[in-house]
Amino acid sequence: MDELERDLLDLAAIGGAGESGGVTRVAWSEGLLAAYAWLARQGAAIGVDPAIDTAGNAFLRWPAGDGPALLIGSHLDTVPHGGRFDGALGVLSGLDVIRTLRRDGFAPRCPVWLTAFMDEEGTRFGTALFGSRAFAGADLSGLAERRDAAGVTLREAMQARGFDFDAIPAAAQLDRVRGYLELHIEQGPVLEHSGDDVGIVTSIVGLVGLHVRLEGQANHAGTTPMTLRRDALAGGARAVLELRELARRTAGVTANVGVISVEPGGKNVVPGACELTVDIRSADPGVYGTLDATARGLLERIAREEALELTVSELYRLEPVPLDTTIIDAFERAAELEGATARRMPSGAGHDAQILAPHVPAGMLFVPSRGGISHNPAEYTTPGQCAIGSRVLARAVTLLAGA
Ligand code: HGY
Ligand code: MN
Ligand code: MN
Repeated sequence: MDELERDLLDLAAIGGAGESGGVTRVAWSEGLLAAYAWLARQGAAIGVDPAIDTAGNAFLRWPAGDGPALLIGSHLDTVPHGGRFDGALGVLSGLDVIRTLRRDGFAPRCPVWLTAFMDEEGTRFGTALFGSRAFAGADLSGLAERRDAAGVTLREAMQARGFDFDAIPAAAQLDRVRGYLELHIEQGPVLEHSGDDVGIVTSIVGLVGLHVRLEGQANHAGTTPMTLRRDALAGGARAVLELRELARRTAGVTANVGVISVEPGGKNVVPGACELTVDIRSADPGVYGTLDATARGLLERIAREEALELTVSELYRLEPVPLDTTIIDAFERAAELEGATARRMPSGAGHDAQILAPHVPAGMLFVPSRGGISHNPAEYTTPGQCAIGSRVLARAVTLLAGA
């Protein structure tokens, strides 16, 4: 077993490997912080100092050369019952690259940093890409009172781990970085079908996340005539299906309702309120620009037709971004030098790279996902495929940070 494969297995055992066989490490959880501690130990073992910034981003910093650092990164948080590769592979292949290059005596002309950004997934608070946004200097002050399912605010969750919400701005360090590289599993079927070893990402999809509340009236399930009900779940169900139709009609658009809840939740009670999340995406800047208004218009019409009160709040909004052509070329050259076949492709998943890309040259490398499955315990990339990705990443680092 190679070191990267061993690291992937060791890490997957930390923080909530559950009965499903999946991994659950949400933002600010004990499990995620335990994963950080594990990463710090790996860093110390190869002589690279660990650190965690005020936004909960974990770093290993190789203090070589001078000037701004070349940053390699991804995330160690997960979706609920996620796989062991999403995010983790990017961080661990970065670790593998630093370990290998140091062992080989490579002397970078600039510092090389590795990061695990806090809360890429937004699982717990709907605060996706939190750590990279803080690193890029975004104003996150409006997120303090976001609550998780247990009613804990983000401020409280940070405090419980020894972090101060008001200190987040000190994590803005993008001026210390010259470029960003992220290896990630594809999370789709393209590479498996094409048979290519790696994908070189040309652009990242734009996302809009909404939280929706529909309020009707809780009432008796047997005595309230069907025509007189204000059934909030019926409105929610229509929203699910009409969003699906909207996405099916518009090329390149995806729409997903991934969380739904009903109040009061009685078998013989007409649902009085329904809350749901909407995630809607397009890589096309023109189409992306219309998504929010289209989704809200659709929800308003359904609420009107079902006699429901509607409240919509924005969870996240991330523009589609092109990735840096110099890094795309470097990845292509690196793949060639490593004897790996490569294809250029867009990313339909959101990534920390899209937060950094408007500010510094950023690039992403994909490796295949078995069956195109991700956000699922069945997520899998073979050790050989991971190793090729890691080698191409290492080679790209030598091209971009070499003398
Ligand atoms: O939701 C996403 O696209 C990513 O996996 N965070
Ligand atoms: Mn993910
Ligand atoms: Mn990811």
